[in-house]
Amino acid sequence: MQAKQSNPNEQRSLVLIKPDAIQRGLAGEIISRLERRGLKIVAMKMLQMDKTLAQRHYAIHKDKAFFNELVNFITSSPIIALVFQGKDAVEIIRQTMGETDPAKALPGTIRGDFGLDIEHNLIHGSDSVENASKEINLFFSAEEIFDYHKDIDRWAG
Ligand code: IDP
Ligand code: MG
Repeated sequence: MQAKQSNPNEQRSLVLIKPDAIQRGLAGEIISRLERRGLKIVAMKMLQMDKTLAQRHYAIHKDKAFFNELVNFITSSPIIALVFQGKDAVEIIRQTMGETDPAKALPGTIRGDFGLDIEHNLIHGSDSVENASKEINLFFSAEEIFDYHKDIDRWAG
């Protein structure tokens, strides 16, 4: 269940800091970039995904050739899961991440600056408001998502 959100453009999106980002010490850098875009962290936890959760999260890719590889990779080390909230959060996060393939991602994006290859691309971000809601429910209970105001939001009116 989503808590009340005052702005109609206010969205929530699921972000995963993937195993390669944790292994390379880039978690803080990635979270910081999203925070500095004005998005608010409303939930965060470290966890090791098991195969069942990975298969559910990536169910849309179950017929792809890379599916098993992807499940093995995402379960290979702990990850950090977050929910970010803000105006147009889904699109803003996708833009800040960059293209799936780091070779095609623009410099200045997370994947364009740090990504190694199409599998080891550091970050997951929901691709639509509808999928965001489903993905958030896979990782977080309603009690784990916080509804609070930042003073800067008041200053911005
Ligand atoms: P996205 O993460 O940019 O939304 P998707 O197409 O949804 O990209 O793919 C999900 C994840 O699957 C990618 O982030 C990447 O880790 C992995 N992936 C996508 N395409 C390939 C591939 O061709 N080989 C290996 N892994 C892939
Ligand atoms: Mg995707």
